Amino acid sequence: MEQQLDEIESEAQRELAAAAGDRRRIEALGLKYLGRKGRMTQLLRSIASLAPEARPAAGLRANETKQRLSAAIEAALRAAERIERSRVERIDVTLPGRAPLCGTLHPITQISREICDIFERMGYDIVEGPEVEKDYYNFEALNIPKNHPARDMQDTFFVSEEVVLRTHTSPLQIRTMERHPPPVRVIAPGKVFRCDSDQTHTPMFHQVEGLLVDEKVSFGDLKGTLTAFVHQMFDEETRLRFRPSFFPFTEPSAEVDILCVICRGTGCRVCKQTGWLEILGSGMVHPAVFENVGYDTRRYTGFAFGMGVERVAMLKYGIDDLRKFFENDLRFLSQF
Ligand code: 2NM
Repeated sequence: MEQQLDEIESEAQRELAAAAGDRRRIEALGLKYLGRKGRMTQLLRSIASLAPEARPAAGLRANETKQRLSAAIEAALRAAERIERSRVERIDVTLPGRAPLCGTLHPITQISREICDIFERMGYDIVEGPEVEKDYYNFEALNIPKNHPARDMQDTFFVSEEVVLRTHTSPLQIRTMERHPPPVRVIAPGKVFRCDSDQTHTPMFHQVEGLLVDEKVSFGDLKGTLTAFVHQMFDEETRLRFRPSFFPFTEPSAEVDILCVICRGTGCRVCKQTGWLEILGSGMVHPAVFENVGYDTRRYTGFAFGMGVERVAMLKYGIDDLRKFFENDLRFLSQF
């Protein structure tokens, strides 16, 4: 009996060891040894046929063995389950990660910065200031007196009698000249507001304006500076033309056209068959503006210019509808 028990136990342990990690095989071993027709079960039953005085000791031994086997099978089952679970739930550290969605700068911000960068490399300083301005800085100081027809040209949002949403960023240049004597080289980017809304106008858009004041500044300096700018913003091949124009704050004034970036001058829908695209306004600062900021007009001259960022972006990227910049459709925006 004792020998039989030892045999069963060591055989069971050997088989259990061989089945390690395999839940179904271990379950089968549980049945083989401890099931209703299992070897241990049969052996326990056979104790009844022993001599009465031998039964208690044999029963004790057999129950101890059964307990040990049962515990070993339980432990093997739990271990197998752990292995199985870890196989199913394992984290594959070699899988490619999910890339986080990364934002980009709005194309208008990108172009505005690109314009500013070009002038910063030429030695200009960036100036920024309030979007709500005094009438004086937006109009009066720029040689646009009350009742001047130019005030109709720029349909203005009035906050009060004396306060407006700036219609251009020139007020920043007046503020700069008030505080600093020449030489002055500044570039003024920012939002501007005009009461105007259709296919080609939005009530808010972005401008970059520039101003340079020093002794002996000429119209030639203006032409050279703006030519260098256009060649960096577009390419060295881009041709320009300076066309006479009018602004109250500059005299003489000129608008700058570039050869159409779409058709290269042969005429198309974008340039309305003219072969040219207007990209900025410019001129020599009017002496009346210098008088307003206390600059000596016999000693100093200067040039100024201004451009719409949306317009530059449309020309550079060949976009035909201004409103695309304001719809915030990521399919459009994420192309830049
Ligand atoms: C433009 C065109 C021409 C301009 C003038 C000034 C100032 F303050 F110096 F008088 N700032 N910006 C200017 C001149 C702006 O934008 C189309």
